[in-house]
Amino acid sequence: AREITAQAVSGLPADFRWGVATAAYQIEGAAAEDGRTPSIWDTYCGVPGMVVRGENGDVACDHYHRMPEDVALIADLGVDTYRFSLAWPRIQPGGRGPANAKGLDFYKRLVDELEAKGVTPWITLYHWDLPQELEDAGGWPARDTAYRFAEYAALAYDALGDRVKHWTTLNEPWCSAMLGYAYGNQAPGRKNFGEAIHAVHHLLLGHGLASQYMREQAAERGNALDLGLTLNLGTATPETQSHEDAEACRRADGLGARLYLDPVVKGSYPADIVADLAAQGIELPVQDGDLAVIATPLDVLGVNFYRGALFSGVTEEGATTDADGLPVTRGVERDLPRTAMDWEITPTALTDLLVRLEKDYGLPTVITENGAAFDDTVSADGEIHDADRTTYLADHIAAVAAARAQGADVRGYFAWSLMDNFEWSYGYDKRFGIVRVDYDTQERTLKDSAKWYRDTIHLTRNA
Ligand code: GBH
Repeated sequence: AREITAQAVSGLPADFRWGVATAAYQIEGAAAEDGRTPSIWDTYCGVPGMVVRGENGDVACDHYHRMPEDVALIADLGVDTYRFSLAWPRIQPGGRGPANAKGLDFYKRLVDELEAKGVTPWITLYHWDLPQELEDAGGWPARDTAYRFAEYAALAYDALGDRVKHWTTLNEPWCSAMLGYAYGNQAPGRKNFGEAIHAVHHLLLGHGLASQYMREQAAERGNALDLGLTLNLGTATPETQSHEDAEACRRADGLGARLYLDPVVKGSYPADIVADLAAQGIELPVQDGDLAVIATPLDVLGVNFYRGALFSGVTEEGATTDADGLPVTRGVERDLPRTAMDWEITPTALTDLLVRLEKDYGLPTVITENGAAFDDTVSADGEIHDADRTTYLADHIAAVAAARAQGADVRGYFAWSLMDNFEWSYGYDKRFGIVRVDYDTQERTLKDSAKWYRDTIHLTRNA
């Protein structure tokens, strides 16, 4: 493990930011306490067949009641930063009206604990838990939701902005829009591509409105602000040199990455994707002034990286169009090692991605999530020898170092996740934690990967 450490961190500077990440609904539990109202995830979990074994976040890791111990655990790992999300339905139950003091109080106490232990808080405002009432009023496909989000962001920033410097507006808007409204395999489970495209624009508008507010307020109050947006990004590699495969990659990258990055960084939607959508009779619902709001300057781009993928523009049968007459964009499986999610393990794609982001967008980046689920076993001695996860982390951290060596301005890395938690539609049996959670006793146990991570951080600090 020592060797793997030295190799992984070689070239990372002493001020490189090291963290662990979580999200509210995945860990907090206490779903009906202190005024919290249901989010789209509470509702979705109640629909039979949507989540493995019908599991939900009612209890999860019971973090809401165990927060001080969990912060002690975080501090013990030696990380300097903790990335967590605020639950909108705790802070503003129902998605409208004044702040709920009890909801805010939990996060104030969390920030107190982190400060007391010398750990920097990094807040994500929205990690998928839209108040159900706002979904009932149309959800993200409705423009009003963007304004509601900005109002919620203002309540949160007013309460915590004087103490917290790092703010991420949205976690993975692609997932909120596409998985939530087009594919339906995440909450709220709707299946309409046109609506999902409307959701994209309103998520980005909400991001921009919230960003404007935080920028103005930070300037007025003299607060330091590190403002970001986190996207799930990968790479799209053509299977062959054919025109069809190049086109498939253009579309995959366009809908997965450029549709978000271009408006946010450059103030315009990618023309090729706008044209593809128009050919399907779909239009982004842009109004005058929206793009200027969406392009409010950012300090950092958060990158959640899980894998790079290979694409083909033809079906296995050789067709170039699908049942709807649309050009084929097909992910091609490769003979590579995989995680328990069945995701291919592709660390060098992370280097390629970071170098490309530097070249095309030029923003400083932080890896706000990277990690893997594996089928952990607890040994007779009670230890979890998750060498596969350690290797995964080491290879990806080394990929970050390689990107830096090629000029990419990557400033930090957060392991996903601090601890095993509610893995959305997969329920509790996909374990992404570097800390194990026993869901019967709520006992937390450091896996070998957590100990390795602690050693690794220590080594860069003292390099
Ligand atoms: C993150 O989403 C979430 O932010 C986090 O809450 C979650 O627990 C974590 O990942 C682990 O799932 O083409 O087969 O590679 C990541 C969501 C995962 C969406 C990869 C796109 C592509 C599937 N992304 N997925 S595949």
